[in-house]
Amino acid sequence: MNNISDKFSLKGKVALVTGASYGIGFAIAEALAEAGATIVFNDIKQELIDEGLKAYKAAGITAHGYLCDVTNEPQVQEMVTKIEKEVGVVDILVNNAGIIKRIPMHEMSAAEFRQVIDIDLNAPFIMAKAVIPAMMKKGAGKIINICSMMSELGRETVSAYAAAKGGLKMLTRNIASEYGEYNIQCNGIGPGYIETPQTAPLRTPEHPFNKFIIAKTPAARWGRTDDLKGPAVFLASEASNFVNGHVLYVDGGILAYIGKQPK
Ligand code: NAP
Ligand code: GCO
Repeated sequence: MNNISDKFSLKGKVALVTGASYGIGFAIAEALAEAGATIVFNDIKQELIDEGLKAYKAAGITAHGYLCDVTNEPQVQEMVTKIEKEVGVVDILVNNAGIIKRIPMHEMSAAEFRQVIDIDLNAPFIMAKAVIPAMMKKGAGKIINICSMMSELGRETVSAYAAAKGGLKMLTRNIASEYGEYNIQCNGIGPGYIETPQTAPLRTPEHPFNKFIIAKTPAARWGRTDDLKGPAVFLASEASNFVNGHVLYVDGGILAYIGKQPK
């Protein structure tokens, strides 16, 4: 029987984190590497891959970077085949790549709505479909979908993003339901409001959203990518082999809290 620290070890595992040149994906990849995994990541621009490889090297991590648009199924299939040849079978998939468009719904074009759905929901399906056959053969696998507060809540201007992240929660539950018998666990991480480039426009000192989020968060602070590292290692490791179809919210308590009463 493994001791408890062995249960959190990722030694000998290959982890693919999408869109992980920086931001949440990079932090999660750092954590998985620290737990022993071999890191593979992709991004949509070569310069981001190059920057990401430099950043991983600076963090003492020998990562493998692949140029791939996660919405493009032939590109994804080709990338996964190359990874299996050059690095090894993907044991852990983290569907992290994502975008947001903050536009009032009545002003949003159908093309803009579709683009968000394509990257934030269709791509996790394409990525999971590409890695699951090898996981089935291996008799084990971990899929972690990066969900959101918007998997549970709506707010003005993020209709496409909320629809995608709500769908991603249910895709997570359905993959768990369909592949649990192959010892494949699929769970979500639902970050709260985290300090990354994606939320930078909301965190300017004068932006009212800044104060709003502090009032809505019991921890009374924005989340940091570091806050996501432990939950990611837990869901990527044997320690969570009987956790399936769950979205672990790492939100400082936002979803539990009505918000601080204005003074
Ligand atoms: P970010 O800073 O915008 O990084 C997103 C990454 O995904 C970037 O590297 C981006 O590359 C990449 N990407 C976008 N479209 C892609 C595509 N088609 N193919 C491959 N890579 C693509 O975002 P983040 O804040 O780190 O968020 C990462 C994930 O966490 C997203 O799914 C986001 O929805 C989710 N999330 C974020 C927060 C938060 O508060 N930050 C909270 C909850 C959930 P480019 O630079 O080329 O676009
Ligand atoms: C927004 C934010 C959020 C965060 C995150 C919260 O505009 O509301 O960007 O959507 O990115 O998803 O969990």
